[in-house]
Amino acid sequence: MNESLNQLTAAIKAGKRKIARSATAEALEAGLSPQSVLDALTEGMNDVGKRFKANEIFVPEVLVAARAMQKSMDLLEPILIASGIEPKFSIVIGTVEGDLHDIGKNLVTMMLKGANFKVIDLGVNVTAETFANAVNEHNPNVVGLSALLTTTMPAMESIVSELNKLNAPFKIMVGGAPITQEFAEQIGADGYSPDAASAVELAQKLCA
Ligand code: B1M
Repeated sequence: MNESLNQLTAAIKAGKRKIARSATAEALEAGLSPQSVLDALTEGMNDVGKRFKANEIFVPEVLVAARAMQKSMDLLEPILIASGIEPKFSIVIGTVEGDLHDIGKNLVTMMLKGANFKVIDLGVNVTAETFANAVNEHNPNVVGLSALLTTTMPAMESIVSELNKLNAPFKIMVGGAPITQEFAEQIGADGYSPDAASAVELAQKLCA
C-alpha cells in the first residue's frame, strides 16, 4: 500500500489528528483515488472498533481516534461527494424522548461514520414524530434508538411501536446501558447491540 495511506491508517489507530489530516492531503495530492483513502481510513476505524470491543482500549481512545477520522473526513468528504462516491447505507439515529444522554450515541455515530455509513443524527430527547419525519425525509436503511435511563425505556418502546406502523423498509436497532437483547425483542426492534463496535456490525448485518 502507498506510504501516505499506511500513515493515515496508523494515524487513525493512534488518534493523531494532524498526521491524519496531512496524510490524507498527501494521498489526495499524489492522485490516489478517494476510495483508496476512504478504505485506509475505514481500516483504521475497524481496528479501533475491534480493540474497543476486546476491552484493549476505552472510550477516550475511541473518541480521540474518531476526531482524527473527522480531520481526514473534512478533506475527503467533498471529494467523495464530487466523485459520486456516496455511502451505500444510511442510518437515522437519536436518543429517545426524555433522555439527554448522548456520549454513547455519539460514539456509535462516529464508528458508523468510520464504517462509511451516512448518519443523520437527530440528537437527544427525540420524539416518535421527529423519528418518523426523518424516516420520511431520508428513507434510511436503519433507525437507531439510544436510551440510558430505565425511565426512558417506555419511550423507546412507544417510538419503536410508532415506527413499526410506518410502511417503509427500514430496520430498527436499539442500545444503551439499560437495554438488553430480551427487551429489544419484547418491544419489536430488529436488533440490539451492547457497544459501539458491535453496533457497526449489527447495522451492517441489518443492511445486508
Ligand atoms: Co446520567 N444517569 N442522569 N447523566 N449518567 C446514568 C445513566 C446513571 C446510570 C447514573 C447512576 O445513577 N448511577 C443514572 C440512570 C439510572 C437508571 O436509569 N437506572 C443516571 C441518571 C439517574 C441521570 C439523571 C436522572 C440525574 C438527575 O438529574 N437526577 C439525569 C437525567 C437527564 C435526562 O437524560 N433527562 C442525568 C444526567 C446526566 C448528565 C447530563 C449529567 C450526563 C450526560 C451527559 C451527556 O450524555 N451528554 C450523565 C452521565 C454522563 C451519566 C453517566 C455517568 C455516564 C453515561 C455515559 O456517557 N457512559 C451514567 C452512569 C454510568 O454509566 N456510569 C449516568 C459512557 C457511554 C460511552 O456509555 O452511554 O452506555 P453508554 O453507551 C455505550 C453502550 O450503551 C452502547 O454503545 C455505547 C458505546 O459503547 N450504546 C448503543 C449506546 N447507545 C447505543 C445505541 C445503539 C447501539 C449501542 O444503537 C442505536
